[in-house]
Amino acid sequence: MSISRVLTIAGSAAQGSAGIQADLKTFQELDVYGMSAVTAIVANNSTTEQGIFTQPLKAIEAQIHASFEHVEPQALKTGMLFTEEIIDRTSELISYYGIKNVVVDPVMIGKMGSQLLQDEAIEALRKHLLPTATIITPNLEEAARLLNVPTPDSPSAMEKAARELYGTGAQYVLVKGGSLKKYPAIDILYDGEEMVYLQSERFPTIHTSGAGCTYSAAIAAELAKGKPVEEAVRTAKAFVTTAIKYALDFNKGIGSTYHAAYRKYHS
Ligand code: PXL
Repeated sequence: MSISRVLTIAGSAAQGSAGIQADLKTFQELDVYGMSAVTAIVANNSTTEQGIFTQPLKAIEAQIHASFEHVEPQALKTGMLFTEEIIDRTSELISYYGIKNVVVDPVMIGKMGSQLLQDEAIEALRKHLLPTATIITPNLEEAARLLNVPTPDSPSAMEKAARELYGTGAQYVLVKGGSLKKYPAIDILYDGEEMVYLQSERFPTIHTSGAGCTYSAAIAAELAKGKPVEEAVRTAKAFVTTAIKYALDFNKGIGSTYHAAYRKYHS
């Protein structure tokens, strides 16, 4: 038998909630075959000084080639890419393989405060990676930094950001309003013509580490299955909302979204 196949090109989050760990858990829950190319190892902890270990470019390329040559994904997502050279090489390989479904999560800062993209790499992200994307999934801060504008603080400001980000060349823009605390969890999906509002209840939890990774991974999983973009985003929104509703608390600060929650509790 055969199932749909997805590749994540992202960082390893040693604590398990975000990055490729979140992606692979999400892929498994949505019944797609998950593969990974690790760009960096993020191991922030209080014992060692340096918590980000970027992988050599050759190692990253080799993993991407292995995924395409041995299996061939039908969708891929990018998460933490960290440097300009990783962004540029990833963009080139996406074009080289001509893969149709590309989800770009323009990860910049982790929930625990880690810097996951170097400041000088933003331009390469905007110019080289975003134009390869089927869909980009910025949160409000990422949207602001990509556009060099103040952080959107209302749904109408989110619409404006979505319109401007569409100009970067992505086919769809999903602006995520999770941090707009006065509102329900509103995300706006824009395809150059229509603004589609996706709204869910806001759950009062701090344990949302991995939410963005999980959301974009779920979109990639559904696209790999051949689902249209809007339907993929709706399923992914339900998946991440349930993962936040039943989030995991380890009694050590910010806990994790719960990747099995959709399977166990969503009806
Ligand atoms: O949540 C964003 C994120 C993405 N990728 C990696 C991370 C984090 C947050 O910690 O560690 C590797």
